Amino acid sequence: PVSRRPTLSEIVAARRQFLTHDQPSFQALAPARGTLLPALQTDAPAIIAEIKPISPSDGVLQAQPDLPAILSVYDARAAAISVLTEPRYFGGSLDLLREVAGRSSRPTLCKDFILDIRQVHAARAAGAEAVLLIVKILDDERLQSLHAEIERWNMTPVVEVQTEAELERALAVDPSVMLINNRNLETFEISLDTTKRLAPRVPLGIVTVAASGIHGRADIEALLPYCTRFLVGTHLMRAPDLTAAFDE
Ligand code: IGP
Repeated sequence: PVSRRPTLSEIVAARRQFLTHDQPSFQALAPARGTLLPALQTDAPAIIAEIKPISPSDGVLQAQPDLPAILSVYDARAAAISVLTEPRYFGGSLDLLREVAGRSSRPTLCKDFILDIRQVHAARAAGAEAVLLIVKILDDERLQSLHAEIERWNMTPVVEVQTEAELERALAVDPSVMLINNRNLETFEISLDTTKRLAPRVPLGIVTVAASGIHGRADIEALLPYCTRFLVGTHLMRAPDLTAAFDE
């Protein structure tokens, strides 16, 4: 892990380099169960709780997350669990995902900078039910082919956008889940207005998730008129009392 705040292109370049070094061998993969969508299609607001060891903008959150302690709360309170697998800037790993998927009763989302089909296979091999695709780092063709490959394994692609233009590009792949990132990955600046601006532009029928910079009940209440699913990382990873952090 590095301590200086990286740029998005550094993160992506590192990810690409890692891929050429360490190519997971293709193995006979079992399809996913398709449990993310039903978990999110509830009437009550749903939380995707994240396991993120390091934040490039906020530093070390929990270098070695205590999974039994975290999952005893996440399994009870969250609809799904997002797990960082990017090693260099976020301190995550596929082993971390594998362990969470093995221990948790909730569907897991592989949170990474996905550029290559091998990462999709590695996510499935580690037990992912869903895989994030960041529109900003993919061209249309890549976005389309990775989206199709994730669906091919019965996993759910979660398509991340941060601008109107990215939202338009995302709609071309007919996604079932759209994640609106309130954090600009280039500047790390957070604005919950991103959700307020983009959520009304997502067609009905697409499950919309607001992500990043959500630090508790007040933020959720401010966003509830726009969106009823929330991805929360830092607030939970930093909480001295995890159960209380879901309520306050
Ligand atoms: C969580 P926060 O502010 O609650 O820790 O944010 C999540 O949205 C963030 O980790 C994230 C992310 C990403 C990380 C959103 N998109 C893409 C890595 C890659």
